[in-house]
Amino acid sequence: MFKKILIANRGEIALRVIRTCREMGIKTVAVYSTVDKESLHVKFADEAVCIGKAPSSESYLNIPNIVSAAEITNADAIHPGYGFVSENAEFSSVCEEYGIKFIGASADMINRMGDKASAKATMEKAGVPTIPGSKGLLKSLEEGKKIAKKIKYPVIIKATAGGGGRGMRIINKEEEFEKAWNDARTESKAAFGNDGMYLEKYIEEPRHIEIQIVGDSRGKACHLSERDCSIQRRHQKLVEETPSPIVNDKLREKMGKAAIAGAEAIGYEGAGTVEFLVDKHGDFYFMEMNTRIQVEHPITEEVTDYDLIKEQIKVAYGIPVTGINYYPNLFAMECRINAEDPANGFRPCPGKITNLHIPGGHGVRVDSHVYAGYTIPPNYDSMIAKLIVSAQTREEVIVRMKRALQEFVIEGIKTTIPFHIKLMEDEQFKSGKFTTAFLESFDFSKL
Ligand code: MV4
Repeated sequence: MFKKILIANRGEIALRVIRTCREMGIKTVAVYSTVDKESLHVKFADEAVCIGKAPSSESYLNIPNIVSAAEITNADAIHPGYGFVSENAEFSSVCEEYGIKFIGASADMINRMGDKASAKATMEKAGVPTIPGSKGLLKSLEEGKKIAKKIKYPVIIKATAGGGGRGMRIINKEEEFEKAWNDARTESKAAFGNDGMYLEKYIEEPRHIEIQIVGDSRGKACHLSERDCSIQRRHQKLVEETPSPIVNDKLREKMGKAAIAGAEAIGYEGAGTVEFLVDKHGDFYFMEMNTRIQVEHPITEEVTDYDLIKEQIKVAYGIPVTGINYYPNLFAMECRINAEDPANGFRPCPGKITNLHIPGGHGVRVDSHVYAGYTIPPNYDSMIAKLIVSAQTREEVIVRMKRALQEFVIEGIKTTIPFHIKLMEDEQFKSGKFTTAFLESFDFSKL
């Protein structure tokens, strides 16, 4: 097994990886920016190396500095967590060049799935259902209008280099096409240096459902059921749950099989997520594939009793996956606790945590790097904790989540806790009947 892993990340995910390494008897190296000197990941790791100044571009995204830290500490592998260099093809290939195992996707896989139009074509070829639209990239405005007329409005145009909601435009009628086309291309060119666009039928008010998969170096993949991520605000997930209230055994079987077919078709190695849109008829369509561990992975861990970080490390070392597909009979939910003011447009609220009490009790897990007296720097993501709850039924999960949220004390800064409490009391949320549009009409005042 690997002897020493460097964790190219910070915050809760750095701690999460260190914890599994410790249980596996693997030594750890933390890297940190100057503002993160007092962070828990630095204290928890066996060794720590400063890799630069506070801005991510100078530290957590600085490839030469991270690779140098691995070289001087003799780390044999690097775990990138999520965000930062986790889906950076250049970083993945530089690691390979230096003989350091990147615990993530190969550069080729990152490039293939990072280009959304070609990822879609690859999945379609593997027999995964995709949304009707253009065959690959649109060659012209006229071609776009022609396809839209054929498949009927509304349609959506998406940047092939985009993802997570950036560089897309919904078009309701032909008169809107030209402006949307020009705006989306200008935006994509500026954001990604690539203005390639593809077109799809627009699926109104879908659910966002993703399948967790793990593939090994022999080309075998298995799935660990789904996560429902429909509770989002401006493409930021706030709550995730498993199983999805709208997924029955038959749909789970079909989506699981499709995700495995897609993963095996590309010889996917490691943990990955296949994202789907599910429409009101229960038909599902491939949307994107994420080639990293995701923020919401713990809910899958809670219902399957599977350590996904351990699985990533094992397959990266060349150990085969078990090959079992899981159909859990437990329920789990995650609330993302962000240092943001939900009553004020979720404006970030960095600062010092003056008092902290972490909830506990049966079925409660908190993945967090914060402590009383910790100062949240303004330079990074505002997520400060993940509250993960599990129970026998969805109803019990919601009751337990509300209880744990009420126990949670974070003083000195504003957090998303009041929003989550209100959500746990919301009748529509409790009914399980909602779509990705749910939060657009949610009343965030009086929190
Ligand atoms: C769509 C869609 C409807 N129809 N594609 C948003 C993020 C990016 N990955 C793709 N997204 C969407 N693609 C078609 N053909 C609706 C969305 C979408 C969405 C998807 C998942 C969760 C929240 C969302 C919020 C707005 C739009």
